[in-house]
Amino acid sequence: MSAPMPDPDCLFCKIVAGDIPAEIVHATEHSVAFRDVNPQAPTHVLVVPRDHYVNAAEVAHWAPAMAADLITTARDVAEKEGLEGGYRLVFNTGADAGQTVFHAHLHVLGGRHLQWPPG
Ligand code: D5M
Repeated sequence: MSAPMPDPDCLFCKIVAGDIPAEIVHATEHSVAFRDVNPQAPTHVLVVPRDHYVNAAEVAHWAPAMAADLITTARDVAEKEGLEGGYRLVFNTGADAGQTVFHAHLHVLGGRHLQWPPG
């Protein structure tokens, strides 16, 4: 596992830096939460670390406190969005899982009944 390297071309780094617009719903010292541009549920928010890591496993390996921050931030987003009935947290990891943006991000999905298993 290689050490994290900043990526000047990374879309989510640009959103974190404010260079690309996004609808930010929550932020902490370590993470930023913004609405997914292609929502799959009434609430679909992405929680991303401010620092560049390619996936969740790299976050957990290099910055375990950051991994915890992503999950507690997701909980705070769910509370703000009124998802009392439940919500789903997803880290797509790798192309076979559907990961398309290689800056770690935690999907927060809710606001409707979610099917299981996912497709
Ligand atoms: O999820 C990547 C997610 O990122 C996907 O659901 C679309 C979303 N996305 C892509 N570009 C943007 C911008 N500019 N703003 C907000 N959301 C965006 P993955 O798990 O990698 O498939």
